Amino acid sequence: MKTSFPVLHPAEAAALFQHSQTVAFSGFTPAGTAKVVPTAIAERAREIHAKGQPFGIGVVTGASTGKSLDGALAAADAVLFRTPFQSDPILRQGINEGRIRFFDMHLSMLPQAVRYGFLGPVDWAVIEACDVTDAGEITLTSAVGAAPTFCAKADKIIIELNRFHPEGLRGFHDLYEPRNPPHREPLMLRHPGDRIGAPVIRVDPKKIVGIVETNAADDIGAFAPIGETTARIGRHVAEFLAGELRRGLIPSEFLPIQSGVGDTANAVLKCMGEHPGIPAFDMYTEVIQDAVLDLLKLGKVRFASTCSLTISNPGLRDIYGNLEFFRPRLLLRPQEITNSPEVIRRLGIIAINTAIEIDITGNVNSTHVLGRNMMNGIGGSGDFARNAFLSIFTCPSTAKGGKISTLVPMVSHLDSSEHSVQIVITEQGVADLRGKCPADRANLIIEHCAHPEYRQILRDYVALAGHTHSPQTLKAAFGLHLAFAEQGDMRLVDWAKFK
Ligand code: 0RQ
Repeated sequence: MKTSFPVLHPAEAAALFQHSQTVAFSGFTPAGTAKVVPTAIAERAREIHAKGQPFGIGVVTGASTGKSLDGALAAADAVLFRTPFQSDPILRQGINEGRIRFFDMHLSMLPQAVRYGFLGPVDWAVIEACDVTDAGEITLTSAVGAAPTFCAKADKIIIELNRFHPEGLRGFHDLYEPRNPPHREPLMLRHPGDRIGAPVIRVDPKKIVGIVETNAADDIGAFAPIGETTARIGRHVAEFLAGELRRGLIPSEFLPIQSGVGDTANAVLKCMGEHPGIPAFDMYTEVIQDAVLDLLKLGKVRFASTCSLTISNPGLRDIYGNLEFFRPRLLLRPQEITNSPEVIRRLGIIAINTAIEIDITGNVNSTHVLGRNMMNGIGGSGDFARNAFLSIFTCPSTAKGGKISTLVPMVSHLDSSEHSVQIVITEQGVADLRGKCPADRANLIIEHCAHPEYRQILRDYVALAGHTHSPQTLKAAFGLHLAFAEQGDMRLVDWAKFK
């Protein structure tokens, strides 16, 4: 739609940002992420640094972003502070070298933290839109993230009007902003498809400083073909859920599914779709990937409520070419609603997330490699795991060609505790931890999930711990991690040293 807001060149927009300001960008994963303005800010940072002056901004987003935001700004050394989640290799390096301050947050909590003022003032919101009107109505694109909160809290707004996304996306979003306590109301969602909000963000048009026009696709790569390990994990998940249905532990109409991001999550959904023992189901999740698109077309997924369409370019073109098919089947919500503990508990979500490592009593590390280096962040995994009807964590049983066992005596960092983890699944099998004491959990995890090369090593650790409520011994709890750090292979652990 034609508007009377000034149209800015990306460099003109970038010139408006001052050193040490906090900038909130739209997007959740590379989907819906502002693209040309952050790249122009990175360019401006390089020019200012070349003159020997400091320039950096605090970057707040919905979740991770793409190369044009996190990658470009981190490469230009222009990120002072970052929250709540990231997955960019250059940014990750800056965080792990201690140059960039990163605050890892539950994604459901980011919008309220911004509203409560816990993260300080927000100077700017940069929002990708497919449409904006003179009245201040903004139609978002392929994700919602925390854009409504950013628009409400920011002093000034720049719109990236991205023509790649059709104006016909109006109606795909359901935008609801809770009030702050003590005035917060219940979220009246009883079904994944219920609507409680507005199709557009409404802002005071005086806050919109200008529009930057672009036509850029989301920076989402194609998925790797499903490998044997991933396929086995997927088949175990599908078989386990079909078994639960047969036993009557999942109701016959099935329950909505949440699934994380990445190749494993994509494979799990594909396997669920192919399993004859699993009926058509709904998704209530924060991210949908290409596998869900295929299942929507097959009718195996009836409805998908999500915060973002983290879908490859051809997949997104498929949706945009068939908007009327997808309109009654897809809904985009703010992360505060997709990841709401209240709604997750009420709808009875089956949550499927991926771990970096899991210990023998069921504690999960989703974020830190060897307890020190940040991978991506907790994302939404904690929101879902803690409140789900069934909380499943998956991972391959080994990493780095077998030199690392992902099943360890004690996690080197804790994200989801044993109290929030019910089912552990690797390519080796399934450990059902419900109602089990720590010693029984250890036995199930070692015998069903650990790689055969590590089973005796883990049994020996349990023997070392002796008879106790939780089979742990502080002296040796990080023995596998130390063996990897010192000798490059966890299999070289020598428990005799810890006796
Ligand atoms: O490293 O790429 O250098 O080989 O970690 O591991 O097996 O490719 O797994 O891509 O599914 O990511 C937990 C990171 C898994 C992700 C995590 C190394 C391994 C590899 C990646 P290389 P894989 P995935 C919804 C929910 C938290 C957020 C979340 C994640 C790399 O799923 O970020 O769940 N989850 N959000 O070699 C050392 C170990 C390791 C290890 C794996 N034990 N030690 N390295 N790796 N295990 C989405 C959102 O919230 C937006």
